[in-house]
Amino acid sequence: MKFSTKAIHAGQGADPATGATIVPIYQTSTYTQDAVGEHKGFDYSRTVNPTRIALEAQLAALESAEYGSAFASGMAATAAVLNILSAGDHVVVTDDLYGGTYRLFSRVLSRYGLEFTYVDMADLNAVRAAIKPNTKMFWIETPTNPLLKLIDIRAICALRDAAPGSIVVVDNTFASPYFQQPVALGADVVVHSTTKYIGGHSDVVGGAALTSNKDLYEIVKFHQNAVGGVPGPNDAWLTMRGAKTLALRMREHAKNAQAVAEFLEAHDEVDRVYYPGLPSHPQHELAKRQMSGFGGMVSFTLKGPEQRAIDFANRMHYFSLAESLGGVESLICHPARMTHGSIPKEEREKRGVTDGLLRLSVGIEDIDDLLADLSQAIDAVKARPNTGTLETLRR
Ligand code: P1T
Repeated sequence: MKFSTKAIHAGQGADPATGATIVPIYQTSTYTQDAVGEHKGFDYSRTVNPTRIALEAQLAALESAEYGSAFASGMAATAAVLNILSAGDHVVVTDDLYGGTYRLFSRVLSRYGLEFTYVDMADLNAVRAAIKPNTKMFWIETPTNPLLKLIDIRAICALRDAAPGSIVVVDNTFASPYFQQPVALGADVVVHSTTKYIGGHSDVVGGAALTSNKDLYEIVKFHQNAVGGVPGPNDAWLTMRGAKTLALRMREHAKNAQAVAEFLEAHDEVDRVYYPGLPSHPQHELAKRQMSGFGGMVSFTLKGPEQRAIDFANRMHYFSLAESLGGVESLICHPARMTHGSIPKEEREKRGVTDGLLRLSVGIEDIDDLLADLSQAIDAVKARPNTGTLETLRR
């Protein structure tokens, strides 16, 4: 089955109870049993729910993985995957990553005896140097959030030999399974915030963990039930419906993002553009090798003082000032103040997430309207420089 067919058919056969063509929303917390110890395979909805099972099969198929587990959020999926580890284990983590993941690792899981080292994983020597005798996991985001750095998944997988018993986990949220297939590249587990491209319409929060390793699946599944961060059937259904059009949407996101990145790069007022589809991106060749498209996220800095970024963000019309990404509508975000605010300023700036950085989630509106919006905001900032402050950033 090819990608678009899987999106529409995997896990989504006619309902065995009624023949309903579309998977029903099984809005039930429990199931009546035929007799003590006799039931139809369903006993309690935290443990198992037919709507969630359908979503799990659909997402596993999209990632070319054998097994899927769905969660109430991307963070719940991330936490469940970290449950694979035990106190005393060490994780090598990309130093540019979603602020909430950093917060979970540094402020929650480190209190439970897990150890994290953040390195620029684009630098394989730095990754090699970070490996310790207790290294049990490599945590990759690629492209990274928000600087859109690329990490070579195959090359990191090759480093598992230097850390016996370790696994490679890829947060594939930014690329989506349409543009990047980490399991095929050797990764052990793929994590998603399905809130983003998979759901695709900014109307549902969710997460998923996908793997072809049965042992890892069983550990994650055990924790899904034991810890309980499951999505309800309504959210599972909305996510599944969104994912049916993933291929169509991703093609449009990437086309628009390429045009936005090229427009910004050519503009006199723009200092730097971060987009893997630009030949000027330092890892453009790796992006071409590892991804089948460059995605819909573009970050950039303007020339001049950093507060111009705030001014710019406040002046957009079609790009809503909002956290999150991956919906059909365009969004603009000021990472330092919003998505990455939980990373201490010093740490953030060391990694390049300055107060001048802006991040766009380029939607699938008409590209002419998006470029006109960017253009008017640049003109406005140019005409009235330095009026923005962090305090004037609307939230
Ligand atoms: O928000 P949630 O569904 O819990 O997913 C967390 C998450 C995990 N991984 C990546 C790469 C993410 O970008 C996110 C969430 N990110 C945002 C809300 C954001 O605006 O960047």
